[in-house]
Amino acid sequence: SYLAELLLEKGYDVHGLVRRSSTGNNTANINHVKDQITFHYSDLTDAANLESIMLKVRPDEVYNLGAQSHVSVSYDCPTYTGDVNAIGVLKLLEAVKRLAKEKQVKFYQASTSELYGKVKETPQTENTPFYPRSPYAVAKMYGYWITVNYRESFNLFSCNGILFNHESPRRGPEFVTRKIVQGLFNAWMGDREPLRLGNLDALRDWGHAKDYVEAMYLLVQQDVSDDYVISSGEQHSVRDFCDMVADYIGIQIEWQGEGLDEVGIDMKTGQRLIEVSEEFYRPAEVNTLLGDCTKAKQTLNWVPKYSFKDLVHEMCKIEHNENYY
Ligand code: G4F
Repeated sequence: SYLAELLLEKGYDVHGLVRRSSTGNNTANINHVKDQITFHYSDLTDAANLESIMLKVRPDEVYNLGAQSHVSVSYDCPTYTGDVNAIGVLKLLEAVKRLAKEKQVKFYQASTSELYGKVKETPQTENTPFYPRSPYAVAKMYGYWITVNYRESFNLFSCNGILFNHESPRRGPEFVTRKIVQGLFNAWMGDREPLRLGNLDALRDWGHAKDYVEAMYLLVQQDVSDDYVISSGEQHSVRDFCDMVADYIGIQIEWQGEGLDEVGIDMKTGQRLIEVSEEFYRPAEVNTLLGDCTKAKQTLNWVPKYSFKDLVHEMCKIEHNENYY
C-alpha cells in the first residue's frame, strides 16, 4: 500500500493484482487509494492470467511483492508457499520476458533477509552466503536466483531488494511487532489475559515500510539492474520491542524466569503481561539478522527517515488513536 501511494504521488498509472476472496475484505490497507488504482483478478500461480494481464497493461515497471509471507505458516503450507514464492516469480518473469520482446520493462523482486537464515557473517551484505531456515526462505531463495538468472540469461532488467524486516501500523497482527503493540494496548485497556509470544531473544533489524518502498523505487530507476540489501543497520530483540512499546504506554516490565518460563510483569501492578508459549516457536529459528546497506546508501542515495523509536512510536500512536478514540 505504501508503494502504491508513492507511485501515485509520482504520477504513475498504478495497476494491482488482487486475489479473489469470498468476503471481499482483504483491501483494508489500500481502501483510501482504491479509486486511483486499476485492479485485475489474478494469482501468482496462474501463468496464463499473468501473461494476459502483462500484454494488456504493458507496464513499464513490475514490482513483485506478492507472497505467502508468514514464515511460521510456511511450515503448515509448504507446497503452496513454494508455488507462490518460488514458481510464482518464474511465472511472472516469463510474462515479463514475453513483454520485453516488444518494449522495455523493469522487474523488481521482493527478496528477504530470511535468505541469510542461520547467518554466516554479521552484518549481512550482498556477498554474505545464504542459509535459508524455513520453507518460506527456501522458496524465496529460488525467487532471488531466478531473478538473477533472467537478468544474466535474457538481459532483462530484473533486480532484487534484499529487504530486512519492515514494519508499520499497517502490519498484520500475526507478525510479532503488531502483535506486541496490540497485546500491550489491550492489557493497558484492562485485558487480564497475558500476551503469549515465542522466542523473546530473536534479534531483528526492523525498519519502516514507508522508507523501504522508497528504496524499491530507487532500485528500479537505476540504468543497470543489480541486487541490494535494504536495512536499518540496527538490531533489537523481541524483548526490546516489548519494552519500547511498554515505555510508550507508561508501563515498566520486569522480566522474570528464563526460556519457556520467562514472564513479563507490570512492575507497578504485578499483572502478568507477557508469557512465553512453545506454540510460537519455529521448528528452525532465525536467531539474528543485521543488515549492512552501505551499497544502497552509496549507489542509490537512499536515506531512511524513521529511527527504530520513530517506528515503534508511530505504531503505538495509530493503535491508540484507532481503537480508543
Ligand atoms: O514478525 P515475524 O513473524 O517476522 P519474520 O519471521 O522475521 O519474517 C518477516 O520478515 C522477513 C524479513 O526478514 C520477511 F521476509 C517475512 O515475510 C516477514 O515479513 O517474527 C520475527 C521474530 C521471529 O524470530 C519470531 O520467532 O519474532 C519471533 N517471535 C516471537 N514471538 C514471534 C512471536 N513471531 C510471531 N510472528 N509471533 C510471535 O508470537
